[in-house]
Amino acid sequence: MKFLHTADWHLGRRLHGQDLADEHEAALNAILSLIREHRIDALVHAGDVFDTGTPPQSALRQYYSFLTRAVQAGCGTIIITGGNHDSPAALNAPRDLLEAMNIHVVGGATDDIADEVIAIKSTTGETLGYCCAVPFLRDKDLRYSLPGESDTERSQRLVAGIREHYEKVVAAAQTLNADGLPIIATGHLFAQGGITGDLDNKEQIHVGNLGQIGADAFPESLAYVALGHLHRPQVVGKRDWVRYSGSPVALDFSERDDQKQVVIVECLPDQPVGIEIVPLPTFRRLVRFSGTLAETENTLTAFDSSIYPLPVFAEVQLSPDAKTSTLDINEHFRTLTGKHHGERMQILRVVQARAVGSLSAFHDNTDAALEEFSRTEVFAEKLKKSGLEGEAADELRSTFTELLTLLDEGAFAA
Ligand SMILES: [Mn+2]
Repeated sequence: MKFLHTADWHLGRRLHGQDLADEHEAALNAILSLIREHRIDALVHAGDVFDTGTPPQSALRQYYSFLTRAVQAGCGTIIITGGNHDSPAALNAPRDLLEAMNIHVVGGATDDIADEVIAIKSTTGETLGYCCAVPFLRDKDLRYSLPGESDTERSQRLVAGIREHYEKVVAAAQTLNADGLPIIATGHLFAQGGITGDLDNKEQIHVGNLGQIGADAFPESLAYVALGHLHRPQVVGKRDWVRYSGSPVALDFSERDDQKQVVIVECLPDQPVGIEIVPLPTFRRLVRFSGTLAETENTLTAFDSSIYPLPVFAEVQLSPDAKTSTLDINEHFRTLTGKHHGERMQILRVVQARAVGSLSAFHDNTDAALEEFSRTEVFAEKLKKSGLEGEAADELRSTFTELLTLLDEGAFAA
C-alpha cells in the first residue's frame, strides 16, 4: 500500500489581509500530480484542513474540488482528520455523502473509538491496511481540567489520556486485522522536542508545551504515524516512521525559509516501511528584510523576485534604532518596491522591532500594532500594570494560559 501524508493546509488562510488561495491551489495541483504519478492508494490528511472553523466559501470550494479530483486521479481512499483549527462539526457535516466516494472524515474524537479505524481500500475495493484516524484530541475528549489542578498535573493527565487513546484505537484496529495488514495512525498534536518553526511566537510554544507527548506514546505495532500541527517537516524522537509532513505552503513569515514537502509512504509485507520525501516548489516566496533603513532598502532592491510563479510577499522589519521619524515609512517602502519589482513583489507590512521586553519601545508604523504582540505578552503587560506579583500573579497567568488553550481548542465555540 502506498499513501501520501500531508497536513496543515489551512485553506482560507489570510496573511495580513492577503489571500493565500493561489499558492494553495498550486500546492493542491502538485499533490494531485503526485497521486497520479506515484499511483497513490490513499491520501492521509493529519489535520488543520481549514484555517478556521468557519472557512470562506472559496476555501470550501477549493476543498471539495480537490477531493473530487483526487478520486478521479485514482486515489482509492481519502482520510481527513480534524486539527485544532478545524470545527469538528463543520468537517463532519458532509461525512455520509463523502463516504460514498471512499472519503472518510473524522472531525473530532468519536464516541466509539472503533469509529476512528478506517480500512484503506484500493480503487478495486481490496483492503490494503488500516488507519487509526485520530483527530486533534481536545481537553474535553480526554476529560476536563480538574479543580485545583496545577499546570504539571494537567499536562501529565493530557499525556496519559493521549497514550491511552492510541492504545485503544490500535487495539480496535488489530481486532479487524485478521490478515496482518499494515496499520498506520494519524495525530494532530505537539510532540516532545518539536520545532514550531514559529520561533518568534513564544505563546504558541508555551501553549503547545502543555500535554507534549513523546514518540514512545505510539505503539510499536504501527507501521507509520502521520502527524500534523507543526508546520515545519520533522521526525519525532529519531523515529523515522513518526513524522510531521509540515504544511504544503508557507503560512506566515516564520515559515519563510522552510522547504515544504509531502511524504509518500509505502508499506510492504515483511519489509521496512519505505519513506520518500517529496519537496514541493515554492509557489510564493515570503521574505523578510530586516536591519537598518539603509540595509533593508539595499536587500529589498537587490532581491530577485523574478524566479517565483506568484508575486513575492515581503515584510520589512526595521531594527529598534532605525531612524524613520521623517518618513512615511509604509509609503516609502511601497514606492521603492513598485520601482524595483513592479507587480512581482508586494509589501505586506513594515514594522519596527522592539527593544526586547519593552512594549513602550515599539514604534508604531502600522495600523495593526497590537498584532505584533502575542496574547500572552499583552496579558503579562496588563499583569505588570496591575502591580500583582508572586503567587497571585502566577495563578492568574496559568489560568489565562489554560483559557487560551480551551479557546484555541474551540471549547467555547457554538
Ligand atoms: Mn496547523
